[in-house]
Amino acid sequence: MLSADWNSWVRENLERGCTPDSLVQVMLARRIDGKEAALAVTQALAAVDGAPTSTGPCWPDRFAFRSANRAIVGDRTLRVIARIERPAAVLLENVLSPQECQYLIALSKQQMRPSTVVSPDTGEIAMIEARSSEGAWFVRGHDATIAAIETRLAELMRVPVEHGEGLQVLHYRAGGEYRPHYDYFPPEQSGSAPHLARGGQRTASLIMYLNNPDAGGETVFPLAGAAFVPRRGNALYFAYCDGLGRLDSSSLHGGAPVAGGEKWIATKWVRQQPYR
Ligand code: PD2
Ligand code: ZN
Repeated sequence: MLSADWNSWVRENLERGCTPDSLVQVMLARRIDGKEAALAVTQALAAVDGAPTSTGPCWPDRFAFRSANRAIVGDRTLRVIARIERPAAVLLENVLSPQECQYLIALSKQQMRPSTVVSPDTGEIAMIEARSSEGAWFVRGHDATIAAIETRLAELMRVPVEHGEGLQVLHYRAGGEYRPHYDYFPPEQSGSAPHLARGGQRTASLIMYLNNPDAGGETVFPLAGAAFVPRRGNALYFAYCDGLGRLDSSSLHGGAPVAGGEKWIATKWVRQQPYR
């Protein structure tokens, strides 16, 4: 149970206009359990008049997997393996072929760089230990294989190709992880402004698994209590921004430490508007 002090801290800060997301982040940094933090914020929100609505249920308009068991995309049938309601997330099979996975890994090996994150204050790219991986980034339509994959992903995510950021490939060695974070740019952080100016908010992510780690490396949602095991060719799609721009703070997620072998993923993030 969260102490009375923390509960009044949550109430006071919501009344001051702080966003629910930022309060959850502060509590996580103070090592408060994610579920307790989310519960405290949700309960306080219900009691506060005029509080921001960004922790409300958020069904992104383009999320097409609420009840479907499979999706037919181009010439492929993608089976739904698992789904959670909140955040709106679905694990799909057969998004990439084994050959495409191998191709992306081989191409990325030629240009790996240490992975970076966006600094919340300045918006600049920074290296931090929360992301112990290395990555490669490819402009949209980098080559024919990537262009074909991007056409498939646009159909799957129901977002025009032009709204997608370039494909990012990440490699984690044993012990590598990506600590819990949001893929959207928190609007209250000054560092988000330059990113939001270019294509608007991110609305959804697709994490494609390019290999099978021996152990660990799950993609985890600590506030939802969910974990998805990486498996070659599968992809995890989750959405967190609806047509009104409301963000779903339950989409906090991370990459659990790789406990054996290595892990390769490719990520596609999509924006509200065309991204250049
Ligand atoms: O590697 C992952 O599972 C992972 C977890 C959280 C990747 C990302 N986020 C990402 O690419 O944003
Ligand atoms: Zn992420």
